[in-house]
Amino acid sequence: MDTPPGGWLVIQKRFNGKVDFNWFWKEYREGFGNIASEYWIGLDNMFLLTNQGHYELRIDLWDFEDNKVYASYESFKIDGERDQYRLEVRGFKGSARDSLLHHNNMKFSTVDSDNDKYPNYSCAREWQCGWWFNACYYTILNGKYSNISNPSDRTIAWNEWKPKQLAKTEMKIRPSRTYKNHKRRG
Ligand SMILES: [Ca+2]
Repeated sequence: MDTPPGGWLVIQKRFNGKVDFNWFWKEYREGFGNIASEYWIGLDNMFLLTNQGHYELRIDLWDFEDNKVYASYESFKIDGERDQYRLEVRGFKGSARDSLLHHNNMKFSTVDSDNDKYPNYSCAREWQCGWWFNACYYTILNGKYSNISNPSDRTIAWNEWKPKQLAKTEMKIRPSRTYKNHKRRG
C-alpha cells in the first residue's frame, strides 16, 4: 500500500455510524469499511507501513458543537500480530491534551482476544470494539457511534479534551519529517 507523497494516509475514520466497528480480531487485522465512508485500515497494514520507515501520527477530533482539536505524535509504530499489535507512540504535540499516552505499549484487544490490563474482564467486550485498551481507556475511537454528545456511556472519546461523546474522528499517518534530527541527537 503506497502512501501519497507528502500526504497523509487515513487509517481510521468515524463520522456517521454507518459502519459497524464491533468486529473480531480477524476483521481488525484485515480492515473494514471504506475510505469514502467510515474506515479501519487494518492492523496488518498499520504494522507493515509503520515498520518500513518512521511514521508520524495525527489524530483529528470534533465534538457536536463543531469544535476541533488535534493530537500528533512524531513517532508511531505498532508491533506485529505475534505481539498483539502493541502500540508505540512518542513525541506528543497538539491542541488536545494527550490521552493516547495512557495507551502507549498496550496490546490490541478485540471481543475475542483480551490483551488488556484489566484482569478477569474484557474491555473490548464491555465497549464492543477493538482498541489498544489499558484498564480500560482514556481515549477510545472505535466504540459504538452515537448521535448525541451525552449518551450514558461514552464510546468515542478523548477524555483529556472533554468528557463527551465525539462526533468525528480521523487518524492518519505519513512518513516522518523529523525523525532524522532525533536520530542525530540520539
Ligand atoms: Ca482483561
